[in-house]
Amino acid sequence: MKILLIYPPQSAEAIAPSNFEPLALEILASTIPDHYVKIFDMRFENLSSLKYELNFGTPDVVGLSVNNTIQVNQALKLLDFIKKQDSRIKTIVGGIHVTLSPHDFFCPTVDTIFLGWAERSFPQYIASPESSEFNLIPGVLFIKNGQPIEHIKQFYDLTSDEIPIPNRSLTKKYRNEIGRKTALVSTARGCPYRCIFCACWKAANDITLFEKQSIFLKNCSYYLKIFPKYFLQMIILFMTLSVPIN
Ligand code: B12
Ligand code: SF4
Repeated sequence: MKILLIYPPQSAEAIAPSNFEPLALEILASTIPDHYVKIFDMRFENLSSLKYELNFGTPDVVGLSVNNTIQVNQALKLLDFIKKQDSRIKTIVGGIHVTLSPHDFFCPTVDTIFLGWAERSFPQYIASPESSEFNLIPGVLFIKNGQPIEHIKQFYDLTSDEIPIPNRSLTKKYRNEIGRKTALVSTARGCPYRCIFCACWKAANDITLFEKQSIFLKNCSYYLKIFPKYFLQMIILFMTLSVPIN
């Protein structure tokens, strides 16, 4: 199956520079190694290149990552654009905003919504997008004519073993654009604190999950392989940071 994973364009309202790698999409791509996956970063692409990709790449499924509330309007416009190009494409959305406010995506241009972490639900869905609607998957919400149909909203207790190394080869073409030649390294999911203004612990369903030290080290060794001249900075980082991993 061909899957196109899209990171939405830069939002005008953002105060933080957003040119960091789309980590969630790289991780999700690694959960389906037997499928053809392409990551399309709309911060560095435009609508005509997307149109070309949809018409000639002929994806079966197109997924959008919507973590931030300020990305919602852009994402909805993109979903509209995608369905207008080819209404047979299955459109899916996931991310923190989607998890906390799925109703923003109850619209005819969305086929499926992913709630919470998707390392388990995404490959289950991709194994058979049509039939997965009938074999309900926890955390996956199917939409028909803009309305949700039966679903299992339940979050699952993801384990650190299920989190793969991100597939960074899929964002190689954007590496020169990705800010300050950085790689994002995730060491934990959720948060043990409960600040009332923050979305992190709510989106993680009150769970705090520490990632494996081996994954952290593999991420670092990847980074050093592509940017060997930053070896010194990496050593300094090791010496100065106490990383919350088990
Ligand atoms: C790294 C990060 C950034 C990076 C962005 C890196 C990038 N390219 O994605 C930077 C520093 C640039 C950034 C900027 C901003 N950020 Co920020 N960021 C984060 C942070 C710390 C981690 C996100 C992450 O990569 N997690 C790791 C991945 C693996 O997890 P994940 O993204 O949740 O993905 C999982 C699921 O959500 C799901 N999923 C995600 N996408 C998809 C897509 C599909 C198709 C499917 C099926 C599933 C799925 O599956 C994934 C695997 O389980 C979160 C806080 C947090 N701890 O989560 C805040 C967070 C997302 N940021 C937030 C905000 C507000 C912003 C800004 C708007 C700040 C500002 N005012 O400018 C800007 C927006 C920039 C923009 N895009 O326009 C808020 C969002 C809250 C909200 N409702 O809007 C958060 C939650 C922080 C908080 N404390 O509230 N951010
Ligand atoms: S702001 Fe959010 S991520 Fe930071 S300590 Fe508070 S709950 Fe945790």
